[in-house]
Amino acid sequence: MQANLKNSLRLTAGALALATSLFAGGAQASSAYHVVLPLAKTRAAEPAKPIGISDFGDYRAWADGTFAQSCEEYIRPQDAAYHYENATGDGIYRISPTGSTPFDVQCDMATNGGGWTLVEYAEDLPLAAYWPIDNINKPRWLPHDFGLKFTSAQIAALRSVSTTAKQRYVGLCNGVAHYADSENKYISALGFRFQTGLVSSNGQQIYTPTGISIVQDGCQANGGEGGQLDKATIFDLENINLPIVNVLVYDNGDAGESLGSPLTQYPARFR
Ligand SMILES: [Ca+2]
Repeated sequence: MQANLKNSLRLTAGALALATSLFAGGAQASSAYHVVLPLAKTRAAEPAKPIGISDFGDYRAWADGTFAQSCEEYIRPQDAAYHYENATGDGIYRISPTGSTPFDVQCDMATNGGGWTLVEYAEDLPLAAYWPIDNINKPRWLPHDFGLKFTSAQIAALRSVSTTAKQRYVGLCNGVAHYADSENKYISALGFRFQTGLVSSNGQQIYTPTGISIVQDGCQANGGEGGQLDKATIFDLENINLPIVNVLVYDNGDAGESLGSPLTQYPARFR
């Protein structure tokens, strides 16, 4: 009888006012709520509280010590037992895609809905002349593939649990056309090799495979760019075969021509 009375008190606004006057007086209404709250214990057991995210020092993960498959799974978990709460936000999370050995990644949890797992480069492509001796115009891959922070197996595991990947390639230049040339032809358009081995077209205005768009074409001036960002040619790529590991360059045929890319600032992003 007592419990029923209290429940009915809890359920009506008038009863809350009564409880306020009984326990604390009108000037301290909020403390009256705290007194009433323990009545919830008389109700049927509630569902288990969802498992949130904890900060374990070097990385974040689910509070029960398990790992999501990706940053996307942390922010939008499929399993209702887990919830994106507590130690949330951008930073390093530990993931284990498709049951692989867990590894730590940078998560972007804010941009465009968040849930982006970043696949980062180990180093930039320095602004340099890559064929200083044999300086003629012809399509050539750079002498070395770009170094990545993760193994091919780790990236493959992440790819297998992702639906899209995006990357920006910022082509810094000094006299090296990256897309259109100064005569508005496209023989100098870069080719791209993806981490899976997929290779785009090169030397033409329209790319195959699709998913490559040109944001800015500063290198079209074909001289005087000085490797500056505001005079770079910038490509946006969207392809599950990312990240880019090499570019095919045509225009590198004069002494003093150089190219480079701030790769570490533009990781591939999987979601
Ligand atoms: Ca040139």
